[in-house]
Amino acid sequence: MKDKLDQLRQEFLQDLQQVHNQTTLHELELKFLSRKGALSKMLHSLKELDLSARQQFGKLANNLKIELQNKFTEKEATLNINQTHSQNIDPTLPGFNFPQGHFNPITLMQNKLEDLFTSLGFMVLDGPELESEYFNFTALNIPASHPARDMQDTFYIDYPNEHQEYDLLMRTQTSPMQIRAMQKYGAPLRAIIPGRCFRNEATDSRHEHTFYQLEGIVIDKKINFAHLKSFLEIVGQEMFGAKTKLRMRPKFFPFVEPGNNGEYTCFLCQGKGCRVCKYTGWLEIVGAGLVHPRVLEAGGIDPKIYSGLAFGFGLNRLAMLKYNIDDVRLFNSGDLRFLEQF
Ligand code: FA5
Repeated sequence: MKDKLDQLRQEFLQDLQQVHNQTTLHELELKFLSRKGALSKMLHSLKELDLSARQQFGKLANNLKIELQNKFTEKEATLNINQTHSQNIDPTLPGFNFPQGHFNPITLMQNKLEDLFTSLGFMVLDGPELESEYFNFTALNIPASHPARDMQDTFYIDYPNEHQEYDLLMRTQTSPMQIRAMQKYGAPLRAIIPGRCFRNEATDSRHEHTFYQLEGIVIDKKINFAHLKSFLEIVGQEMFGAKTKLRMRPKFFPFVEPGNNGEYTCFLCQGKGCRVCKYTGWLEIVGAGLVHPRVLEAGGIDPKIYSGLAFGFGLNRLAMLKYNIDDVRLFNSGDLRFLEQF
């Protein structure tokens, strides 16, 4: 039996030397290692031996099986490597570029404004998107029954608290951070707070349910409206060039007095009037004003000593202006054809 095993081994090794391609490799497999191959036949024939011979030669036969399998696998791997090198790879072909990610236009605007405001001595803060009614409305001089709450309908969280003012909602604006910043840092204060806001909107080309704002607050002695105007002008000119005009029109926000809407010349029609600006020539980008004394008090600051200014830019609208985007809904569309343009 031992001679038969040795002979099988010799034959296999001789044939293996003749294997130079997949066809001869397959023939070798059929001849020796397949179900009907020589090795299987040999293993079957062990059944005819008596117990002690079966034990003795069974072990030898199994070792031989492992050896032949290993040699076969090695040969197969060598052939695959050679074949890949010789047939599948053409080293003269040009390579290909891996797709590269980049910033969303809103992030680009946020980064520009952060650079601008930090150069003017502002801190950059972050605040919670899930807010309490207290910070989002009450502390901003919008009590529970005030109609100004209707102007900013949002998504309320069904998690009742003992006190209604601590009920939770998705913040409608970054303004709650005015209070949190004043409470934490006191006066004097210069901070901006970029972040995501949410409103229950009937969406159109200028209104989204999820959008970004960038809040700014300055608290110091003798802060006045001229300071506010100059900050808004700096932003317009820095972002859109020296020719960009700012228009400030009175607007009621319960947390500022006086309050105004800051509008910049429409990018699409250069002020002539078009669909995007609703034929006014102006795009409403920022709400602003001088901080209301009650809001200063809610922030723990004495309104007899300090005054303040605050503004809230719509980052989506700023990006629309900067990059000629005519529909705010594109930002959340996840459409690569849109995103890859920036
Ligand atoms: C506010 O949200 C005030 N918190 C702004 C403010 C801050 C006023 C500090 C005074 C002092 P308003 O609702 O107008 O205001 O929103 C401010 C800006 O956010 C708008 O000018 C607009 O650019 C953007 N914005 C508001 N709603 C949406 C919306 N649904 N989709 C896209 N952008 C929006």
